[in-house]
Amino acid sequence: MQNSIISELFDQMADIMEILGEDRFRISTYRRVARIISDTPADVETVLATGQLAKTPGIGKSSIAKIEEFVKTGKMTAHQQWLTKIPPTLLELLTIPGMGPKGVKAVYEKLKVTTIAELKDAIETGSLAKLPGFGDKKGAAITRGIEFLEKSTGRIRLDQALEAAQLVSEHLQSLSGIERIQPAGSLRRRAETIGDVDILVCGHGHPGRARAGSSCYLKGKQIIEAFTDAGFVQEILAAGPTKGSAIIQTQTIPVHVDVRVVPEKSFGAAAQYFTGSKQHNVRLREIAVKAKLKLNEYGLFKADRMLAGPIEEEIYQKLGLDYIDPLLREDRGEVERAATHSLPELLQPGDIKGDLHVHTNASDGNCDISEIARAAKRVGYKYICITDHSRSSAIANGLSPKRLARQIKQIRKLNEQLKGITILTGTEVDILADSSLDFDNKLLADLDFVIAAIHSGLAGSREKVTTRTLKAMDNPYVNCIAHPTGRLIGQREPMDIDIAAVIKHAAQTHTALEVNANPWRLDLKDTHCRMTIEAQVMLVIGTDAHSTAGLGLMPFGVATAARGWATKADVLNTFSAAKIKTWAKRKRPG
Ligand code: DGT
Ligand code: CA
Ligand code: CA
Repeated sequence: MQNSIISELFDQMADIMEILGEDRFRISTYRRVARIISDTPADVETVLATGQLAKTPGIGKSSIAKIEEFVKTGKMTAHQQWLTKIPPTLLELLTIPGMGPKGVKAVYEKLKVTTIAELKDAIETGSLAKLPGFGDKKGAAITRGIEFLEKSTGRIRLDQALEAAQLVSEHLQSLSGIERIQPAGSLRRRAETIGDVDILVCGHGHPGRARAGSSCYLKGKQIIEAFTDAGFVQEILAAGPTKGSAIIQTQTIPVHVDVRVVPEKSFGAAAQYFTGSKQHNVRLREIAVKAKLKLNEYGLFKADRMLAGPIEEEIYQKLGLDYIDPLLREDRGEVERAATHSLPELLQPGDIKGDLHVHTNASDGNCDISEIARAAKRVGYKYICITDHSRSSAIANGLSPKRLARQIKQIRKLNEQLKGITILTGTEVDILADSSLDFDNKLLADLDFVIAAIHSGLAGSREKVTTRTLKAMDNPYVNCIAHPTGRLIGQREPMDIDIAAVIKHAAQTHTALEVNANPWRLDLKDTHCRMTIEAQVMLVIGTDAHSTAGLGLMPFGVATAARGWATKADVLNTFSAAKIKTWAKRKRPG
């Protein structure tokens, strides 16, 4: 899959063009190509070969030529040419949250700043503050951005960690003699960011049982070597008889992966131990010690007798606890609840009946309503709600009231034709700077489900962004606030929003809050989900899909909600379409 690399090259060209002040139209064309490529589920090479890519609206002849060149030669001349037009370190400046291409252009042209260190200097000496548009507030935001960047280096997104785990797992799976492969650590817990990827492996049999040297018996050392010898390994950090650590190259970034070989008789104990979290393990060990038992990665022991080891569930059972789902293992009260047999029955991916946050090519998505509806049906959904952007999101080609009215009619007609899936009418309406909404109530009243979101002024004061959100919830037609904090993991900090006030007001106004399933967002985050559920506010898990492939992001959102202890009853889109409509109407007048 070269899609993400090609997509990144186009995005980077657009960045450079923006820094150089090139034609806006051309820039947005490149961004669009980047988006289409990264959203394409099939390998670019395949869709290129079938001619399908050339037929995709938004991809012109010259883009096709660039993609073709990359697929054939692994190079893109145009990209290399653009790179020579700026100091390469400028691209580093772009990774600072709060610094867009326009900001980079300004500091580069006016202050000759090309590196993060020089930018820090410019802030300290006050020269940045003298630039138009870079007052104290902006300077402080950039300083925070730099701190954020320095703090977050090294931790990666969940989707990136999953990709690395899949690469390694598939490679190990292809060896003969591998019995089990189990991702562990923060990845298995589905934490929002991942430090390193931990993978446990067990070969067939173990010393003393299988005949050493027989074809189906792999020694730990051989398994580790098979890992560190793999083509994707960039740098070996450590390689021993049972553990290997390496930096591997995924499509987009290098990832640190630890592989541990574990004997079968300890596999459950090792899975428990290496899944963590550390704090959760500490609590289990306390319980073991109180019961005069010993717990470690090899098993649970009474003196020298093993009480549990091969099976993870038995570790919990023998400690007098109900089994605790990895998603809950953060020492946030789960151990106490397991002891009193009162853990929540967690939300499962199969509980989700539909997606309430989906874009089409009417705004910035890349397929039409019936395509995405049919894809939703294939996923097994009963309904999907079309929530394109509203007109002030101009870059996203937001809908005018007229276009939305037309879309509503179109959906009603489609619903008569399509079998087995209901399309709900909706919008992702902008919450404007003055807290009003981008559509009037008369139009919103025509929709089945309305989500509202802030897309501009995210750096505003706590009071400002909180008030905007609360006022939006006061509107009787707003059913859900999408991505309530607006963060982009590793790229943009959350808004300085009073989340407790938002949740309280959601309860008072019968408004749901979204868990955006996109691994860049995961917003609300786990702990916020927990607060929301405790306040008896409904969650909505939406993928924010811009393509049919985007529908596949749902499990990230489900895991995040479950990490916040969500059950099926806490999530609106586990309901039927009819029940959702009734739920939405309860807030409306009359
Ligand atoms: P990460 O990689 O920072 O996202 O977080 P984890 O949770 O994957 O942490 P990692 O990779 O350092 O270790 C994997 C698991 O191994 C961790 O969740 C719990 C277990 N573990 C590691 N070190 C210790 C330790 O010193 N004590 C205990 N009880 N468990 C540990
Ligand atoms: Ca880890
Ligand atoms: Ca690790």
